[in-house]
Amino acid sequence: MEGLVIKSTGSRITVRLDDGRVQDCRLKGQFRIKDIKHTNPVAIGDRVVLEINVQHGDGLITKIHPRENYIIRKATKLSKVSHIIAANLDHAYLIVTLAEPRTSTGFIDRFLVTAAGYYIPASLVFNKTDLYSPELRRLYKELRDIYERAGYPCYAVSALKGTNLKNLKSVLKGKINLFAGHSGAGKSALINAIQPGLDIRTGKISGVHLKGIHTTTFAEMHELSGGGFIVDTPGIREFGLIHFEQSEIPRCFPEMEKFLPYCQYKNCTHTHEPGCAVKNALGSGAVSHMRYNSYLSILNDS
Ligand SMILES: Nc1nc2c(ncn2[C@@H]2O[C@H](COP(=O)(O)OP(=O)(O)O)[C@@H](O)[C@H]2O)c(=O)[nH]1
Ligand SMILES: [Mg+2]
Ligand SMILES: [Zn+2]
Repeated sequence: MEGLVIKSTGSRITVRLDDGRVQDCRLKGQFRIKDIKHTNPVAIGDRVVLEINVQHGDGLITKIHPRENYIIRKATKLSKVSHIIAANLDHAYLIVTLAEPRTSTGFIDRFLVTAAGYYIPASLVFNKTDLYSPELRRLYKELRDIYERAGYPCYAVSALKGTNLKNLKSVLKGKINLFAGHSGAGKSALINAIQPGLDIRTGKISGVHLKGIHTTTFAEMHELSGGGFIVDTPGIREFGLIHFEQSEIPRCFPEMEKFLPYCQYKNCTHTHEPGCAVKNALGSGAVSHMRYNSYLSILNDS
């Protein structure tokens, strides 16, 4: 029998069988011994093979299919052991707010680079549009223009009012979707609006609660009635803890990527070199100054 891991909190694993039934499972002992790099050998999003004991009704996971991708969290940057947050993600959505609180473009760009580093396509969801003043609406249009030109689809929604959810709902269908964003951006409220009936806790209390037990909370997977899943991550900080080689960063800026073959020097860092195709494209609309500055700052930090 085969299925999808939808919950994995330490020793308890829940698998959604392909016929829709849900099965509590254990993991065959061999996986714990073989996998020394990860604190959890099986993660939500994993596709697994299992056997069900006819007497007890217990499930035993006997095989984990190879992962298309996965995102990890490390206790510290230097830790050798990591925790797999989720696997086999089809798409990552960053829930962004321009008010209450404001998500910085530096943060957005770091997220997008990290998603690219994990080979996960990404989009931006601007939430809380019900709070936008004319000035914030102008800011949104400016940002949407920059990010859509760079190759990232943008959605503007209000989880609170339930507005403009149609397009977002349709792209989520049938996929495993990651929702990330600062605490308070409205991830849980948005999932509730997309899939009524889930009744996920929202608001200040859960925010404070999550900060305290940040490292011990697990990502949760919510099934959509039209098919597909949303993975709600408790915090975003861990998402940034991937280590990049400097030479890998340019390919994580899709709008820069197409210029890379035309730089005069093969090992161009796109900072100071003559004949740099990326710098030549700066300000032409193809590569925005804002995104290029984020590139410099990420390069500097890695
Ligand atoms: N005005 C407004 N408030 C929202 C919206 N979405 C969420 N909120 C509020 O923002 C706060 C944080 O929401 P929550 O879903 O818990 O954020 P999370 O930490 O990202 O899961 C709550 O008080 C929500 O009621 C929205 O579209 N408009
Ligand atoms: Mg939440
Ligand atoms: Zn260059």
